Amino acid sequence: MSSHSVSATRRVLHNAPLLDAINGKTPTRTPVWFMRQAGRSLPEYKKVREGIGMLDSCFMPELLAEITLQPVRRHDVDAAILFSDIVVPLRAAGVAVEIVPGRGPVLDAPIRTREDVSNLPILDVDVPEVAAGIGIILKELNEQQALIGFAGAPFTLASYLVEGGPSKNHEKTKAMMHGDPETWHALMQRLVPTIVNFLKVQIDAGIDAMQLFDSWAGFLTERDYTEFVLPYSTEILQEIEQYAIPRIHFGVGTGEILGAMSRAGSEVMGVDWRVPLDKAAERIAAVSGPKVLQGNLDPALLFAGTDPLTREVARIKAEAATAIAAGNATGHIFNLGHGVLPNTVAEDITEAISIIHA
Ligand code: 1CP
Repeated sequence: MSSHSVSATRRVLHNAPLLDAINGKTPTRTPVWFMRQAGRSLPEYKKVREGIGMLDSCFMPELLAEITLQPVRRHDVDAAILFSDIVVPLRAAGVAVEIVPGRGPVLDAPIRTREDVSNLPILDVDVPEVAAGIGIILKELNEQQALIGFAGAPFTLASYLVEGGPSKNHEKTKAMMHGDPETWHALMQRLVPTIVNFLKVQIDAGIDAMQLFDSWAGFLTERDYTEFVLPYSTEILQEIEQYAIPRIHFGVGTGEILGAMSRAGSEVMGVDWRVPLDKAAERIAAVSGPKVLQGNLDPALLFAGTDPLTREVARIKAEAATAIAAGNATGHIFNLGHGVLPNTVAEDITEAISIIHA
């Protein structure tokens, strides 16, 4: 693994609501950003991406910076999320992976055997295009706006590698986990340095916080999560601890495993929309003590109109307040329970953000 030093040029943010919420201060307003806030919902995104492949765009500094900033300009969110993808570090390491429009990441050669695992390249170099893009973004953000970097967690990345593409049931992945646990553990162990290195590249370039996306971890039982996944996500978050930037950990449908996931060691736990935040906080606090909550508006509510949206936002804020008052959480970052849905109207996102800020 290559070594990186902490960026000497890290910005010092003043009254940034997202960081204040994480650090136990009272934010000037409820911090909010939306997963998948960049991308398909924005006409200006479709325009700049025209004729350029998704993964290619992630390696073009000016373009990735522009796409990252588009939702910040349009919606007045409190954080930018780096425009990238969970398979970018794999591509940077030399893995033959493409993002097929309307489908997602697809691999030329899925990883199925111990030999495949041994031949999987490890990312041990800088990713200068991503670092340069982050440099451009940071010049454009003001002191209240945080830049969140991210990486896919080893389980979610492994699912794409083993299945060869997006999967509904993750059956090949679970088959390896249970049928050939040695190969499974070897694969997870092999992904750790690539993920850590990709996060360090972003930290070195100056990101203000990071999110580990274990999007599909909710497909696992708590027992399997704990045995086959938790040690590796823990290792990654531990490696990042020395850089003292906030760590957010998120997965979809993880109500049953929130306690187990909280053991991996993030400051913030992302919660999907299926679990009320006060219940989520109880599950987290019972295992790891109180943490900051992030979430958890159902992305479908962006289609429901102003009144239902306003009611749901109020409910979620009240549940977060209940969790904090009960000592089960130390703060709240507003977000969706998963990413912005493909057909969401950009103006409806702006309206939701202003309702959340009100
Ligand atoms: O604003 C943002 O959040 C955009 C940046 C971003 C992020 C955080 C993209 C761009 N991808 C991701 C992470 C990502 N990629 C995750 C974790 C977050 C989540 O759960 O949504 C996952 C699971 C992926 C894998 C992926 N990449 C999918 C899902 C496929 C499946 O299994 O169902 C898809 C469709 C992509 C392509 C992709 N990544 C990003 C965009 C804008 C797109 C669509 C681009 C296109 O179709 O051309």
